Amino acid sequence: MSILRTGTMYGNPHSSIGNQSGSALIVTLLLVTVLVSLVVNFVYEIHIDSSALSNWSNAQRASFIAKSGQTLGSQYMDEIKEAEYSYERELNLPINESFGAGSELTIMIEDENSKFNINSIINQNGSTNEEALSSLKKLLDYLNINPDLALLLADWIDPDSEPRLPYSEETTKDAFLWSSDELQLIVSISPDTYEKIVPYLTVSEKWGRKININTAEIPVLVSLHKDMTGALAKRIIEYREASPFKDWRDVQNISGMNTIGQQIGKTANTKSTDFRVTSTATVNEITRVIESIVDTSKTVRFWREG
Ligand SMILES: [Ca+2]
Repeated sequence: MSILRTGTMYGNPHSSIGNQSGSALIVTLLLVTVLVSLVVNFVYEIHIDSSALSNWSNAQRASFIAKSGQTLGSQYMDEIKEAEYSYERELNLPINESFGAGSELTIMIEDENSKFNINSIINQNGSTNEEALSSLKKLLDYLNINPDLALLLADWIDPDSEPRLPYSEETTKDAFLWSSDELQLIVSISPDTYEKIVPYLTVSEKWGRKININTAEIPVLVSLHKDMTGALAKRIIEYREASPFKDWRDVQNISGMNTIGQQIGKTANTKSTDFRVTSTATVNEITRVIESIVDTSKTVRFWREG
């Protein structure tokens, strides 16, 4: 309103000098107010921009450090390759390198040969590996999960469309799995069941079913042979805690394991080849995680950044 009025006064040749300077003061004050608010907005925007830039730069640094973590993890592969046998199921790799202020890196190595390879229930030619399928049923049964889930998984993977169970061929992948995460896509597997089974399962197309008896946990050890019980599996664990197996045949030294020990050579071994490497890097509270599955020849079969 006042702007309109002063505007009218400027246009009026009879208006007084006092009125004119009063009007000029109001205009100046308005201009200053507008300028101040512009400057405040500008400073605010610069602050937002620089904070976004700093987050971006922290994220970039975290990403580079997580990648370095993967490289450091692969050094462990060299160690395992040279070793006669391996016996660590999970370990945090010690880190001697410093990545600068506000930065942190952890590297977790997990033995994938301590787990059951789901893909092994189907042969490369698409037929069923009955022995492996029975083993998976035994593993599930030990976890108090309906062993028929193994049949559902077989249908999920095998190339044919002949259901082993009602509806078990509906919306199936009909191909080998790439990652054990894919089990979450199977509607019949509840989140609870998934959480129960996933620690004991892995996915590989490369090896049939080599399980490291130095690192496998009870449900996986039970799957090694039709006559293997939970009690015998516990004996294996007690034995290896005192001295890890250098050779799978050494299980025959355990009482009650003589016959089984002679028959598990196809699936049991004592040196692992495949590992999950999880490197987690944090820079000023921004975290980046890289997960890979890599073997002792340093071939990477799976890579995920998050
Ligand atoms: Ca199928």
